[in-house]
Amino acid sequence: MELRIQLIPTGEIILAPGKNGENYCHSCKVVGSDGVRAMMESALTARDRVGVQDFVLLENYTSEAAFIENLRKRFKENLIYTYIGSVLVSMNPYRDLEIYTKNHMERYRGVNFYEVSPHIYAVGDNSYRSMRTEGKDQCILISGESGAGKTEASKKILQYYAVTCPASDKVQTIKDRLLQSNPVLEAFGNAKTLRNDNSSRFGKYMDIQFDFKGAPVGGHIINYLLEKSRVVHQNHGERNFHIFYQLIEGGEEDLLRRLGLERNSQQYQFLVKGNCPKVSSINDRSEWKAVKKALTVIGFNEDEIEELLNIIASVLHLGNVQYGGEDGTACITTDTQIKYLSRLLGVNGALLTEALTHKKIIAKGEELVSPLNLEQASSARDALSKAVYGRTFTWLVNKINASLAYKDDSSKHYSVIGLLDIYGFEVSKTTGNFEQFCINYCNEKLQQLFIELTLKSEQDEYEAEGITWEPVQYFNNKIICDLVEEKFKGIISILDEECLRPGDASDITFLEKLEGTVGGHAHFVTHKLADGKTRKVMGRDEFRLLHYAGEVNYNVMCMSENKILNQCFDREELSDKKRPETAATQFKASLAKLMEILMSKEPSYVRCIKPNDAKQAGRFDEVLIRHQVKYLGLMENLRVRRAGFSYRRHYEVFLRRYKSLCPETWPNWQGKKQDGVATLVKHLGYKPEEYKMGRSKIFIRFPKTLFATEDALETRKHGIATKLQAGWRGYS
Ligand code: AOV
Ligand code: MG
Repeated sequence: MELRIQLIPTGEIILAPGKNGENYCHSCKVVGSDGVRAMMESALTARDRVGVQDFVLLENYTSEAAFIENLRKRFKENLIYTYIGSVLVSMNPYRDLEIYTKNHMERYRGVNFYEVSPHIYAVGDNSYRSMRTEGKDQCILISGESGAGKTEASKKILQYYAVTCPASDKVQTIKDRLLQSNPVLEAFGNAKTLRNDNSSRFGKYMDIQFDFKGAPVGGHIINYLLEKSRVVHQNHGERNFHIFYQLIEGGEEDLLRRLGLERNSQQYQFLVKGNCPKVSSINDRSEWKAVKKALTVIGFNEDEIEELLNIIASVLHLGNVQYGGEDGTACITTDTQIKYLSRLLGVNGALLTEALTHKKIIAKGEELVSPLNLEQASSARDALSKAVYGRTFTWLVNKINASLAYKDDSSKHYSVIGLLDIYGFEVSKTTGNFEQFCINYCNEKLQQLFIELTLKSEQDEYEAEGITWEPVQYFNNKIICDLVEEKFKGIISILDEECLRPGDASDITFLEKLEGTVGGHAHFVTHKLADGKTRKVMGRDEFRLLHYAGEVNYNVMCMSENKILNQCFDREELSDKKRPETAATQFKASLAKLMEILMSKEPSYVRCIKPNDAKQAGRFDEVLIRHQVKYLGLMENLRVRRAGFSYRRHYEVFLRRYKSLCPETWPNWQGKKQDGVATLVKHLGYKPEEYKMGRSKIFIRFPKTLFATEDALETRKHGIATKLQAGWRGYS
């Protein structure tokens, strides 16, 4: 008789009779009674070698060392995915693995989470099936620090839907556009940084819309604060946005001639700051071809592509505008640039020159024009370049959205799976600017959501249901979110006040105000020590935030400079506000809105881990990994999961579904629903450790218990005798 082995989530190994009448070990190919032993041995050896595929199977589940060891074993075997219950932990392999083929996709299609090895496709499939069967909108939240693999994960999910979901000609067009939106947005919104050769410099939330047949019929993208400062400045070893290099390396000769560009990126001031023209992992020339094709698939016509490239070239020409001048007033010394700019942008050269060298103030109804000095003129040039690029990016997203819009007017009903791929947390040795502050604040918010929805709400529910429970302690980063965003008292409020206050507001008054308001906060540090002395390692124009994922210093100058940086999202959304909004407040509002969107959906989580800082395959940097395991709250996640219950159902729903399995509850149970469920599970042979009865719900500890009950229902429905296999699912 064939025996099957099952490693259920508690770590037990169970042998169950199979259907073919003889013992047979699939992995060892041994028949007969020896097969049983061989199979057990091979399963145990395999487990020893590759670790467990769900951390809840770890015997010593409270040990961080055991957790890390399991990650290490699996990483060594290129098993980059491991579950904590339904949360997927993903390690960046930094090498192409043969696990994303069409065959792999088929393997995960419509199959239960626990029946196949962990994979990003399983998360995609699970969300898809929940959306289809329960009719609830889903979202997949991908988090982890810069370079951990978030963007790759989100692309894999999109590819999975593109291949496995039903299609027609119309649907195929949308699928193609959804897929092709990635190379376009990455070309304009991603860049090589020290942490990641393809780092997302904007946050992205993408809704994929499905019709009643489960086919993707539309999409919508919301983008968050593009890091525009990169247009004019890059740190050493970093690059500007990919598109500039793609155009210069890949652009056809006559195109470059029309744009007045040379095939040498180092001719352009905006591309030389990082001293990093080429990246070994990036082929700008072939990317250029891919981007052009993608733009066409999305629906850009020749003219629109040309216009877009005119603007990109203009930014490079703007960067090369040089100033000279005597007596402190700036004048432009590079006429060629102005010539190109006026042609490419279709603006009058004299007006452009004036705009780049003078400022206009309207005072008491009168227009006053005054000349700028050299420094002011350079700032004006940079601000214009950033604004032009930023608006072009927004225009691009709008164009993509128009092309993805669900066009079937006859049925506006669709279900949604949202994919969130933001810029990862950035700990930097150098001082962070305003944009890094926003990036890290965004990551704090996402961590907060994870805590709220997995650690906190889970425990709150047990409490509300009266389930006996050993509370799990965890660090709640709400305290840091509050420090940043609290009304009147938070950093953003104080920044607003200083930015919008007329008169003597300066960087230093901003820092002083911060010290006065949040100086005593446990997560806020400046150069001032409590005893009045100064902390030597910190500048007088910086403050440090102790983020959940690490400490970062921010420069106050870069923060308050953002009086002029705005427009990162729709102003109309905030029209009820009376005074103008700073970029920080706009960002805060857009994040609050994002949290609302995410909270209205059923979430799944992918927690990405970066194995080393060298972007190298096979290198397991334990210190770095342990740090991420800690701040991502994975140990706490595991503890809650391990002690918790994987399924819960309202008594009424449970009884309605399964009452036919017990003569006493079938066809109708007359008493209290809770008593009916108690009778039912007793009849089904549930063991006391497998479930608990709450105030309004039954809590079931292991998925296999519910699977067995589901199988029994299936068997009954089909009127077949109980199958020997019922309830036994491979979990290896
Ligand atoms: P991120 O999105 O998390 O960083 P990416 O998804 O861009 O990180 O991954 C960084 C790089 O790691 C990719 O360009 C790939 O080279 C490699 N990589 C990631 N995941 C995989 C995978 N599953 N298989 C093979 N290689 C992978 V950032 O956007 O910087 O926060 O802001
Ligand atoms: Mg990314």
